[in-house]
Amino acid sequence: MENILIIGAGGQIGTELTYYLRNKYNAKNIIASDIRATLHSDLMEGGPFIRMDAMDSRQVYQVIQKEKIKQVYFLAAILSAVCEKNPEMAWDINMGCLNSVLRIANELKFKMFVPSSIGAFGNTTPKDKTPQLTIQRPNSIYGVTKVAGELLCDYYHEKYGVDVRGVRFPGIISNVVPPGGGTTDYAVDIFHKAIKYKKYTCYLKEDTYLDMMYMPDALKASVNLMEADYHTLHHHNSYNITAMSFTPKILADEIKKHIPEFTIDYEIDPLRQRIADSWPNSMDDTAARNDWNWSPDFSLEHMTNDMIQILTERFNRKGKDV
Ligand code: AKB
Repeated sequence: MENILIIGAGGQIGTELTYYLRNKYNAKNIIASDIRATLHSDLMEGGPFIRMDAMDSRQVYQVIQKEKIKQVYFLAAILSAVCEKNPEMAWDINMGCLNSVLRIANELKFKMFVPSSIGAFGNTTPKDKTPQLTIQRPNSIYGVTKVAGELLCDYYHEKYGVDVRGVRFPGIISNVVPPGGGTTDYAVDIFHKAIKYKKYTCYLKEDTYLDMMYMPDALKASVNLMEADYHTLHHHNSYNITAMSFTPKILADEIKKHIPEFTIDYEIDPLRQRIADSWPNSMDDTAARNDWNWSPDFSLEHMTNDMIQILTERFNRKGKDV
């Protein structure tokens, strides 16, 4: 069994990906790393954990060499709304770390997973059934780092043969770790508020369509792509993947089927609305379906049902924090 390193294991995707990989493989081969010294206790106790600053390329090199790492899931990144407030930090983290880990991948020869996002598209991209290959002129710094990251991964693959793979994630909905400052975060927050207070104030307009996906599908996609036969991959990086596309109103109506007294109102945040308006309504994920058999398990109805059941049980047990 190869040793696998997760960089950014304390984040929304990193936490659950670490659990998923430790369940799927031998936990002692799955090394979680994060700049934070303390994370979820399960994460730190369920297998090896290394406190590592992804910006410190020497430390990253040493860890990868010492632990004989053969696969890296690179999840150290800042999300769209936070990026916009500090573009310089966005560039340094989203691009600087990626650049140095790709360089190390070329030298020490390991396989990488690098996620991109719907944020890699912009106002001039076709909005519906957004193709795999299309116009990418994003107007947020997050989007700029995502497109540049996609191109950099392509470059390392084509020029040096680094086996770097990735998907364009839509908004990810989960019930373990909250997302940290993205444009799509409302689709997680709404569940918590619906269960606790039976009402939610949304920062996006009621008719804003965005692609979304439930966490189990995001984990499945990441690992299936990493396990796919190299020769079937026509794109390698930046595969469009999606599971559902909805607006805040559609999601609220779905939640009302479970919590009839739930109400939603709107107080628009211009920053996040501007970003959301520039992203696709729904992506075409045919290339992922054809090349590595991608298909999601969770629809809007199925995801909503699962989220409400899990969070309600947790709320009833704990009383406050869901
Ligand atoms: C964000 O909203 O910034 C992320 C993303 C879609 O990349 N969830």
